Formats: sequence, C-alpha cells, structure tokens
Amino acid sequence: MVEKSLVFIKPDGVRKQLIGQVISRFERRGIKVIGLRMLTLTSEMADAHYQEHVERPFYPSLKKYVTGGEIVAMVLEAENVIAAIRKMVGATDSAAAEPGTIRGDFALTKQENIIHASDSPESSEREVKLFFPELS
Ligand code: FUP
Repeated sequence: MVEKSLVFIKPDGVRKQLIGQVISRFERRGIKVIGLRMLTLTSEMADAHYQEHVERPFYPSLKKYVTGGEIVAMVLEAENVIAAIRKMVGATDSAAAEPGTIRGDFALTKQENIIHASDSPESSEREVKLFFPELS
C-alpha cells in the first residue's frame, strides 16, 4: 500500500548542515519527496505535534529545542514507507541507535536526535494535515 510519512529534520540537523545527506538517503532508496518546506515551529504547532508528550517531564526542554531553530519538513511517499523510514531513522536515543541509521550515524543524544518520522498511519495522517494541509 502506498503510504505517506511526515518527516522533519530537527534544528540540530539543520545546524549541522545535514539536510542534503538526510534527504539523499531517502531518495536513493526510491522514496519520493512530495512536499518540502523550511520553517520554524511555533509554540502552538509544537504542542499539537507532540500532543502525546506535552504533560511529560521532558517536554519543556524538548519544546525549547524543537522551536529554537529552523526545521526542514517534508512528506515522503512510497509503498509501506512508514516502517521503512522508521528503520532508517533508528532508535529514539541516538546513543543506542544502530550504526547505518540516521540517528546512529549523525547523533549521540536522546533529545537532539536529528530527525522526526511518523510512527504509524494514524500519526502520519494527523502530522501531514498539520504541516502540509494541502497534501492531506
Ligand atoms: P521518536 O518517535 O523516536 O521520535 O520518539 P518519541 O515519539 O518517543 O519522542 C519524541 C521526541 O521526544 C524524541 F525525538 C526525543 C524526545 N524525547 C526526549 O527528549 N526525552 C525522552 O525521554 C523521550 C523522548
């Protein structure tokens, strides 16, 4: 089944000039970029995007980081792409992420972990609507 995934390169990934390297990993795998935008997350968008985390103790710090610089958001499309991208991204805690994954190759901490990718068809639908309403 053809799926869409909402992915964004977080402020640390943009600061480290990894935009091209991250996107090229997806493109060389045959995954299509069907939407692309650089933006700075507003407080409201961060709360909406991380709705399941807003009450967690780490959220204030996560929010400060994720709203603290430009991000590059994109919609990626291919067959069964949601799970494939999650594997390419690696474990949430970059220190535990396998080498060869984006987090395992480019980051070493849990919070500043380079990239977000939708974790299910339900999240993808909600997240694409939030970032790219014209594509949902
Ligand atoms: P993931 O789906 O791998 O991006 O991870 P989660 O949805 O579980 O968490 C969302 C973001 O919250 C992570 F990218 C990093 C951050 N986070 C923390 O900063 N501390 C934690 O203890 C858990 C997550």
